[in-house]
Amino acid sequence: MSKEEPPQMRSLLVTHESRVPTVVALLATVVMMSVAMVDFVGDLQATDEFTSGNPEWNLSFDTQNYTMQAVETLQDDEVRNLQFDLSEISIPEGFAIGSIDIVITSEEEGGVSVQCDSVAGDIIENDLTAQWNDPVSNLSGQDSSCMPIDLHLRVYPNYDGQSTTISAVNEFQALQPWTETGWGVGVLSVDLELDVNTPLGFVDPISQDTDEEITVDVTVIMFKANISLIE
Ligand SMILES: [Ca+2]
Ligand SMILES: [Ca+2]
Repeated sequence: MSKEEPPQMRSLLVTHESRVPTVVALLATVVMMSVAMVDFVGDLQATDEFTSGNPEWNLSFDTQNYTMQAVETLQDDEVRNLQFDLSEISIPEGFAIGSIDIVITSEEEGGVSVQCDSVAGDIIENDLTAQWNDPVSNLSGQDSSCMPIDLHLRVYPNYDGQSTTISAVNEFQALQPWTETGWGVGVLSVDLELDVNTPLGFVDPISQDTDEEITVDVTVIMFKANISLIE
């Protein structure tokens, strides 16, 4: 008895008498789904109109800089690590660390012949809370023409210091992206490497080049976001 049950149920669905109600049920389902889809798309359009109807705000940043400097004399082939503890910075009320700029300069001096040494600088990724993988962050540089090396680390998400116009429901929403805490906590670690270049076939009688004085200037940029309604 029970063995014959499945074929019987199948035949119920496809018998001539039951085919019409099945098709009607299917059609009804398709119609209901279409109605739901149109409704959903309508909602999306309404949301879009609502968003573009938000007031426009002018976003700008007050900035304050904190600078640190290290002057180091490196020997040929030396690698030296420098550390700058960001907790030493007293951050003004309402401000946050936005980004860090580093300029590494070396200047060959003395002797009758001057050939610039090769200097490399790297910001070493560590626990410092920052945008390490942001394409704007430039962590490595190298120079052998006595030109400064510029390095950059974006600390606060999307911070570029540029004024812009944004659309938001209210002032609170407009400021929301700029009120995060916890960025710029840690120690900035910078590696310097020196490779001395002495002019070929020439022995400088006054000063044999064996070292280089390298200056590292660190500028920590702190910001405070301002919002004003565009009337
Ligand atoms: Ca040199
Ligand atoms: Ca030198």
